[in-house]
Amino acid sequence: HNDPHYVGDRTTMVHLFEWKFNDIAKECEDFLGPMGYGGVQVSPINENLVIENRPWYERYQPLSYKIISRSGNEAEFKDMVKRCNKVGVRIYVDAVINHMSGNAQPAYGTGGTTAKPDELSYPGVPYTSKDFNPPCDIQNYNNATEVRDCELSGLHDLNQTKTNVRDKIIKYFNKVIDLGAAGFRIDAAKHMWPQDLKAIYKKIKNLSPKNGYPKNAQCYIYQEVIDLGGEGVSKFEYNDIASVIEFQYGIVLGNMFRGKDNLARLQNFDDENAWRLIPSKDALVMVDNHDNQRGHGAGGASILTHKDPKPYKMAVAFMLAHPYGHARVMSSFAFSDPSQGPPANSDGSIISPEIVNGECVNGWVCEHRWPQIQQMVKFRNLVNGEKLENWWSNGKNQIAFSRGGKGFVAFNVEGDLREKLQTGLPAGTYCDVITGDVVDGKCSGKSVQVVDDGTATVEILSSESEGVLALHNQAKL
Ligand code: LAG
Repeated sequence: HNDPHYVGDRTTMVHLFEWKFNDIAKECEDFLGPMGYGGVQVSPINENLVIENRPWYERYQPLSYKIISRSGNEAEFKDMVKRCNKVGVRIYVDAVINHMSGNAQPAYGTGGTTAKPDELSYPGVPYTSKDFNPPCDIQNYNNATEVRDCELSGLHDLNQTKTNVRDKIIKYFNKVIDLGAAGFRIDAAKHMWPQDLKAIYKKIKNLSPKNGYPKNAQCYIYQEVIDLGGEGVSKFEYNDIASVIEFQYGIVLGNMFRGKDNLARLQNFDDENAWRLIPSKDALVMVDNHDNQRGHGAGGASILTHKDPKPYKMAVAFMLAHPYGHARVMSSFAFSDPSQGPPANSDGSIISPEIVNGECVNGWVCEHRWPQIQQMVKFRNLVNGEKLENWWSNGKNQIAFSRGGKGFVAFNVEGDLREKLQTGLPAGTYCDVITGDVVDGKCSGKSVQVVDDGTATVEILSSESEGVLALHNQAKL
């Protein structure tokens, strides 16, 4: 379960947080497909508890496994998957299977289903009190049993050891596979027993060649296991059964590009043992996610988000230039209150992103469309499989490296960088794809001359609006 089954040379997925299916389908056709994105993670698609003022987190409180939410219904989901697959973009579903909702009275869902959470009664699935662990609050994260069997934030905790619970989850997963999706993010995986998850994964159908997947292909599964060390549950209990989201990664990059750590230390960032990282092939990496960009989950003040554009773009560029892990780009809506849901009308329906000159303008941030980020997605596709070479640092906060002879990046977090560096590239004039591109046979941003021995004088001044420079063989004059 560690192959995302991207089409062709694609390498990167984007989380279109809270986007509607119809808008995602259009985004696949207009932008993601043509620009070389490999996939989209969609917000939870199953029926959830409706909460007053519609916070984003209501979607993490399931009432049933019917496909109906503020993102759309089953027919719209199906149409989106088909249209995205057609342009080479896979769909991954955020799967909330650890728990159902917290208490609410009355409790009604996005599809009109009702429940009695305080009695552990969810007729929309159906689940009864027999399907749940007896309620208790998770308090001690050193106690693995408590983390798995008690409730996370008062969310009623399903007992995945029970056959009925397994069967309901498997049925839901298989339906999503039948609709053409390529895989799942497993929400709160840390709060479930690995052996229960393994038993569930075993019964998930293979992806179908009818939906354009290879024969005997298992779906991609990436599990949310927040492990920063020192707790009762370890991420290494999970990476044998499927992929794992590597939460340490975004914390390291956040500290680095905020100037709180020494960038030169990244020289061995592909040494998983040295950094206590999940093996690269099993790791899903990100700079930020929908939780830690607003102070939920783990990471706190280390995490960089769209709210700090210069260091954020540098961190995302590093992630996309560096070979470690499977990369996921975050695409957000703007917020001031951490509970605030996506842009919505007074009836609660989500407002579609409005795109003007390639940018989202009406409350959606659309980091995935920022030119610097979209260029680096293209860079990652181009250098896929090339070795990290020609590492350079000034011993402090300026670094550079190449990916084989196809691409080169340099980063400057401190002072002015003005240096003759080995780029690994063939001689020629290259356009920096961070500040511009090749336009009418010229560079619209910075340009760099690589001479016969592969060296070039690289300049990134602290006064510049971008702290990263990227060259590749498709942006050569
Ligand atoms: C996750 N990973 O393990 C999600 O990434 C994260 O977004 C989910 O929490 C969490 N697991 C449960 O699926 C989010 C919010 C919570 C929120 C929860 C349920 O971070 O703050 O809890 O979704 O909506 C909310 C309130 C709590 C309350 C709870 C139950 O914030 O105070 O106890 O609802 O009513």
